[in-house]
Amino acid sequence: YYSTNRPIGVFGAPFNKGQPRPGVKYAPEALRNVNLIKNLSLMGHEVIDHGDLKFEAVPNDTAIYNIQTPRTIGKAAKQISDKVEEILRCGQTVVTLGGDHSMSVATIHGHAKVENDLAIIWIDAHPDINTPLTSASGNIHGMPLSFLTKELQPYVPKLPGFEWLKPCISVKDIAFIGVRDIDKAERYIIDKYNITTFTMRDIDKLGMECVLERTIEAINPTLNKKIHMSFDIDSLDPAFAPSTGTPVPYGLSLREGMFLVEEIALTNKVTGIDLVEINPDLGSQRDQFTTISAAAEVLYAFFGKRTKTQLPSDYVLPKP
Ligand code: 6HN
Ligand code: MN
Ligand code: MN
Ligand code: MN
Repeated sequence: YYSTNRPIGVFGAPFNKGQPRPGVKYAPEALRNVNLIKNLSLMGHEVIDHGDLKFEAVPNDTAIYNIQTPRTIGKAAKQISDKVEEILRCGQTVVTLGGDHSMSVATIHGHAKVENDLAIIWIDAHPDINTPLTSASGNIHGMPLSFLTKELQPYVPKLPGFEWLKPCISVKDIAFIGVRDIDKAERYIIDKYNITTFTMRDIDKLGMECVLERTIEAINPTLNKKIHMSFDIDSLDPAFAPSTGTPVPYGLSLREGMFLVEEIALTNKVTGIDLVEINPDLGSQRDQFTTISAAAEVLYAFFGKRTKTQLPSDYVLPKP
């Protein structure tokens, strides 16, 4: 489990303009309502709650390349990037509660400003590496990695609102885990740059432990880099996370997801975490509860809930 002595800095990024379903902005509130912050502290960590950011719409934000509100998204992303940078500079491990996955353009950007050599573990049904020119949906939550990777810049037009963004990672630093819905251009990009990818089939075949070993071998073999873990709740099977905007069948079981993050935590290299795409507006009340509980349990698993029992130093085993 996570056992560095870094405190955990949590903040909410109730951002929803990277895709068309507004309810994803209620996820930070929903996670707070199940006592996420308190439960993390109960696991023995120092947790600092930095609250939720507020975002504003930029007026006259005209569409470009089928992207509806580029300036509004770019401005929010700048706020998120600055917040991540600020929390990391306090020496805390940053946990960003999304929000849709477009926010990871910002969290990784802010993280990379502080840790200039960063490995990215992207746990998701989707690889989110479309460019504005290849995306069929125009939804930025399917594009963040194309904005961030240096190699793809010849193919990525600069969007209004994103002037501040500097590509800061390499395709060699990314590993996809759990993918099972890959668009044409994404397939091309993954093959062309040989991006480390473990599909559901690879997980079935190799087992999760081996998948993570190979992930580290590929993107961080000497563990000299810090790790950014971006967890899209749609990596989980819709049975465990039905309330999400783009569910894809045949995904990770909840226990597979928990085991995966438990193993990642053991590297002691993770300094940034995203938890995204939880949409408390979608599905039945039961679906919503299932999804929020699953999201919270994944985070608790990372921070040691099932592996670490809090024992007072003066504990005595009672005798009869
Ligand atoms: N996510 N590949 C599809 C698109 O619209 O580009 C789906 C993206 C899903 C994004 O789940 O974060
Ligand atoms: Mn995603
Ligand atoms: Mn996804
Ligand atoms: Mn399986």
